[in-house]
Amino acid sequence: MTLTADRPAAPAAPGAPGAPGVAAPAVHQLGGQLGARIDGVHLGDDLTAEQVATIRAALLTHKVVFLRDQHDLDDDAHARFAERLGPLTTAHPTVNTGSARVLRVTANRGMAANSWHTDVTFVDRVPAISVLRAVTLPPYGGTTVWANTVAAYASLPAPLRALADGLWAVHTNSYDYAQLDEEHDQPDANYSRDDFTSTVFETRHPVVRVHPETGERSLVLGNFVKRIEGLTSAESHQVFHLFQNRITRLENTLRWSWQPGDLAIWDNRATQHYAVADFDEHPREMRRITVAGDVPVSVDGERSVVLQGDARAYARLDELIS
Ligand SMILES: O=C(O)CCC(=O)C(=O)O
Ligand SMILES: [Fe+2]
Repeated sequence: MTLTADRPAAPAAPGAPGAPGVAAPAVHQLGGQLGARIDGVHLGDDLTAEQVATIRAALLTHKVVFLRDQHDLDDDAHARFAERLGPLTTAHPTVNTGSARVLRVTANRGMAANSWHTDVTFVDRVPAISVLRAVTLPPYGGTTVWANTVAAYASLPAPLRALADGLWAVHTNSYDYAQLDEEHDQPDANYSRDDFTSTVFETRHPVVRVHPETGERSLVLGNFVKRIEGLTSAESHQVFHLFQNRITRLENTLRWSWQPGDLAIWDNRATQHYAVADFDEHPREMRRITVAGDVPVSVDGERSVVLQGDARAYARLDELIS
């Protein structure tokens, strides 16, 4: 894998290049397949274009990056930073947790967070980037795990890559939660299944998409998948797990233990993640803002297709291009 240079920031006099606010960020790789911590950046309005470019380059290389000690980020500053990475989506296609841009995730034992997923794959414009901020953390547990869907594809033997290249899957927000595990209908979820599925979305995506920025191929699966097209239900399950198990191999993952002030940024076109629900009844609150993405494109140049639900108001790209 290409490594972003590991450049520890040198101490510098206030106002000089390298002083707080203008320091060259230092990127420290955390895992063999994905993950890096970026030190020496304060996410405020004085963030320079060069610093944003370094963060974006590290994100494309490492797929998920972490910034520590961003204690003064509130919702507005969080949104202003996320906007430096691209136009924002609304908070969620269906769930309203009280803000136009910010999705509050107050419990992870509800809906999809404690299952392997890529965010919001049930719409056509899957978010490009998610930016997640720790607000309240439990005294133990509550880690989050990411997996690299580009590396998972690259590690497939050639016959399986060829199989995946030709497959399409239907993704929905109304999949059969009961089939996954009983944890999914916990009453302490911050939104109910009824909210989550108040509008049903279904979109067909290629199982392999070509990343619009890196050109890398990645597997588009996760727990919003309802079925693989053209297969029986039993075959669909087997083929899904064949590829999904490659994604979630422990060697293909990176686990993050949150501290107050932490911010995680992931490339939602190249990863899946899983919020581990092992913190008993302790409060845990995270806030997520997402950057709008493109419609996925298959290795043959075919674009994802909406089957049900109109999510144009979610990823407001229509406003930008009209
Ligand atoms: O709470 C977390 O750690 C992650 C939740 C999640 O899946 C998300 O924010 O997209
Ligand atoms: Fe998520």
